Amino acid sequence: EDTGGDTEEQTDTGEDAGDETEAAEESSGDAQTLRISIGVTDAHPEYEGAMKFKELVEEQTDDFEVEVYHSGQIAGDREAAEMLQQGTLEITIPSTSPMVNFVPEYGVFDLPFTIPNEEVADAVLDGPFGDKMLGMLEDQGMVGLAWWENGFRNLTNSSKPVSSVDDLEGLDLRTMENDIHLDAWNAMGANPTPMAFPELFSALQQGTIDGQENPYPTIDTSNFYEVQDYLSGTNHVYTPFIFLISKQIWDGFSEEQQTILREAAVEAGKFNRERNREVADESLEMLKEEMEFSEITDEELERFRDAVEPVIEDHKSSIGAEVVDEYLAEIEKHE
Ligand code: TK8
Repeated sequence: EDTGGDTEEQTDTGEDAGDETEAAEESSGDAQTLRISIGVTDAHPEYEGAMKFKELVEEQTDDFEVEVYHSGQIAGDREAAEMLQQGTLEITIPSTSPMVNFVPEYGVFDLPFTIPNEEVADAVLDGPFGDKMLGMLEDQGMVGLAWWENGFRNLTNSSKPVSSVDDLEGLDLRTMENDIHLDAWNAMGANPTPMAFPELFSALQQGTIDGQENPYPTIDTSNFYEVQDYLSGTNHVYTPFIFLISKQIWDGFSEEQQTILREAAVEAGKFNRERNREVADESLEMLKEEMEFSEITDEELERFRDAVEPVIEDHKSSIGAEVVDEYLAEIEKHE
């Protein structure tokens, strides 16, 4: 901690003219609370990342107190983003997919079978393309600080083993609130319905829907395996998590405070990715004991790809042809 002379005194409003020490200010106890809303549970690596962010911020400054709310207690992804716009919530770390409802360009991340592995995901997100995408929500009242990881999505259902496209026929599936996902599952023969994540467990439990798709850590930590018998290793799309802070609130912070928050979000994101990958392996092992696992052969995967190919073409204009091409070129560059 820097106890030395502070050369950059904060602008003084006058009422504390006699009080020069930062320590006195810090002990005044008016730390600003930053609430983080996440949809997954406190057993998920996203929660571990959020707790790491809290630790990193609070060890560097007394200006903020970070509170993490998991399991969609505050809101689902889309609603939490709306709260950020209004300034009624400080931080959320949603999947990118519901963000297409604010910025259509985010749809690039929903194009199935594009990112082949985590290394390419990191290279694309941590490079200039990722930086550009992070900045795109500012007009919508949200500041993107870092990329975290949700991960590769895999299909679960309660009615039958799925190892081919044909097996999807007539399955009622929940998707995220995203037209590309809806169209992709329709193209593959399923019957998709969009739903916010916090409603998903009970919909599966009550049998309103047959199945859903999420990365292994979520199928594990949200206990979906308790209400779903079949798991398919589809790995059909990689979903990033994006660390978002309300612009209204962000604009009120000093440059120094912004730097602390940005660096902590990036650092905690690295930790989150690392943990997510470890947990994904562990979760898959566990899930194989609890569910019937179907591997998808390369040949069959080709049929999944063929089925969704027209969806990519269809959505090119709604997402923006230029940004789609840029995204695909970035992936190719790092493959
Ligand atoms: C959590 C969501 C979620 C996502 C989904 O808030 O909705 O299926 O994968 O895990 O971001």
